[in-house]
Amino acid sequence: MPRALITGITGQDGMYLAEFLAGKGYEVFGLIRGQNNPRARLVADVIPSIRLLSGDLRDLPSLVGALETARPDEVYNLGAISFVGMSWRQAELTSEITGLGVLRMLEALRIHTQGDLSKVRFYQASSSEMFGKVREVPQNEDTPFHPRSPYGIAKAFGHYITVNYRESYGAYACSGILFNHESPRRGPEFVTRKVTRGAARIALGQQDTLLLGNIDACRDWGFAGDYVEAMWLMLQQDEPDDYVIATGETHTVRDLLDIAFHRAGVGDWEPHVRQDSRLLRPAEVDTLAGDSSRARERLGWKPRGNFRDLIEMMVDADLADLTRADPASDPTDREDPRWA
Ligand code: G4F
Repeated sequence: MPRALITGITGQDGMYLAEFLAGKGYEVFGLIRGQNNPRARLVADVIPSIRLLSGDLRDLPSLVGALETARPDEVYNLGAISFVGMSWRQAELTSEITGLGVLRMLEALRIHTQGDLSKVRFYQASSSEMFGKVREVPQNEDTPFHPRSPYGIAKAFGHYITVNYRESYGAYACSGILFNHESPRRGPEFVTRKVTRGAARIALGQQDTLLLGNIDACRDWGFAGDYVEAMWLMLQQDEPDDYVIATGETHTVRDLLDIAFHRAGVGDWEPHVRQDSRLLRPAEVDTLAGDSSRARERLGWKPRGNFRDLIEMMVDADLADLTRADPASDPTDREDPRWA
């Protein structure tokens, strides 16, 4: 039975990946940060076979200990402060976890494997945020980076240190440059879920107005369930490499609003949406579009659904949740302008 260790197990991607690997017969271990982390229960409910380990990307000994217990064949480093908007407010913490955390995990692997880093396969969750102020359209593995946020800069460090350990120590290490990927499990602070949940709440009369930032931003949005399969495929190749994972389709936040409000049965979104300057970012990534030809050719990977299907699925899930007797409590939206 192959064994996998996942950091960031409590996030959207961690849960989809754990389900996917468990379905393939893996023994899956998830690293859980902090004492009494409330999301540990959710993970255990969703993936009953999961083995939970306590550890933190800021703490090297805990990572070495987790590796000793899990004895993984594959490590997926998904743990990060992943919300771009927050990364300006907590730039040091973001650099510490999202950036230096990658180095710590690679060092923990070096200790665990006694220097033979080819023995355990390593996946690093890199991000299209690294392209930032894009130098070309669409972006591929050779497009230069120009990150625009402390998050993007930390991810660029994580990407390069992964490549460096491959080149310096022969690590079997892959960096997956994933474009935005969403699902009903997406946190409510990200724009897709904020819009699908907002549209559902407005349709049900639970809310009247949705406050947003830059609705002209363009993103290449895919389905998270498809993207975790690409992570696994990267680690099944003879040689490690870096791969862009994207749909190649780009939409604006306005397109997202059109589809979500229509699906929720509200119709016109304009009377319900207000732009709030406090939600604009100090430096914006205006547009992203990925070229995933390498992944399509070498991994045989391709996204299954399209943008409309994805957003409609998310609206339907939010409508179903909000009309349940006990809807999931609305986690605090950290972009709510009441947060000064
Ligand atoms: O949903 P977002 O917060 O995602 P963002 O910043 O693109 O980052 C996501 O994708 C990255 C991959 O490229 C990941 F690495 C990262 O961890 C995360 O998953 O914002 C998308 C766009 C931005 O341009 C933002 O300015 O939507 C714009 N936007 C407009 N109004 C808003 C809002 N974003 C949020 N979160 N909230 C708004 O009210």
